[in-house]
Amino acid sequence: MTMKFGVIGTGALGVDHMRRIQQTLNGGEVVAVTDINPEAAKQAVANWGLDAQVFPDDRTLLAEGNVDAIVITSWGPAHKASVLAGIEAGKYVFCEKPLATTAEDCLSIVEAEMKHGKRLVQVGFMRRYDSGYIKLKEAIENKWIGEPLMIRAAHRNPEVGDSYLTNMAITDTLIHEIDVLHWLVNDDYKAVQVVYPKKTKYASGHLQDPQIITLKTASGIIITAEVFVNCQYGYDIQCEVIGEEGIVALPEVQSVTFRKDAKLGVNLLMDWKQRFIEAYDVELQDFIDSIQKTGEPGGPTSWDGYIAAVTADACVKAQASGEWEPVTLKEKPEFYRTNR
Ligand code: NAI
Ligand code: ISE
Repeated sequence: MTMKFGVIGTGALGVDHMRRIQQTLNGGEVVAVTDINPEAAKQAVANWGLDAQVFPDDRTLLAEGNVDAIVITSWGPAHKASVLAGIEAGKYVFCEKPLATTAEDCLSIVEAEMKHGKRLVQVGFMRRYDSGYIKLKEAIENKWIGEPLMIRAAHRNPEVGDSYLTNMAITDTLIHEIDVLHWLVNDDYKAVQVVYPKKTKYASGHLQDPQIITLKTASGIIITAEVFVNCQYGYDIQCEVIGEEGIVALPEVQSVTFRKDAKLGVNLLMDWKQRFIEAYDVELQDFIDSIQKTGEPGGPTSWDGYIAAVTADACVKAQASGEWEPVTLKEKPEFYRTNR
């Protein structure tokens, strides 16, 4: 059966997800869209030649759109209301990161989902579906490098606009590392610290860039993650896990090697959409397939969204204090214990 999707927010990623549901994936179609900018929604429908209705808002889309699932690609502060409306309507929800902008709001989603009695929500932490991270996880779980002791990660963007603020280095950018790195080593964060190196001249006056975030896990692993969002040279994601008996690292993005103009090299990506393009495909295909097979989505849950939000809150606090800040999670409910 084809899953009918409603897309809420037709900006950069909304349009990209519409394209993949319509053209790349099996078993889904976009039948309804909405955006607070109605022209953007109409344009997206026209650009993709979709047979989809444009609705004035998320609630009308849910009530009248005849959808099985919604994809939420609006701005972070708008996510909570759409997720709760989706759960209330009994629809499946694929919500881009962040699930909500505060831990408290994530908990209200967790509570609403548990009250509903069945898992409906998947969060767009697509790196868990990236083949490079999956291979790292296999190597760690097979004890190929012994016990992991340290991780070095970097998240670098060529540049960001003036509206990008210092805390967004955590809530918008590091949030991917926050999710994928504790999943990688199957451990919980206990404390975090943020330090600011010398600032780049390419950052706007109000932005601290780069930043170094240190996360300590319950077993004692120390993760050092660099966020550098005006690095100029490319979109570059790095991850190296240092174990007792060896090191495993994310593979570089595949590209031809060139010899030209007296140079030997490879090109780097500039656009984040290209870096994880396959992972985005696999995560949304898994959302469709898991629901069709088991009646529930199989990927990152609302609880994973909550863990990320608690950790991000601690990192933002650490930005201001310069101290180690604790990460204190509530006990994981039974509802979220099993991987389905
Ligand atoms: P964008 O700014 O290009 O698009 C957001 C769209 O949502 C805009 O068209 C805006 O008018 C619309 N919008 C805002 N509030 C709305 C509301 N209440 N109802 C309906 N529409 C609303 O942003 P972008 O880059 O597409 O990001 C969208 C979401 O996806 C964000 O949450 C972002 O963090 C996330 N994201 C995730 C990525 C990933 O790698 N998983 C990559 C990029 C973005
Ligand atoms: C964006 O919001 C994302 O989520 C991308 O995955 C990330 O790499 C980029 O830095 C963010 O701006």
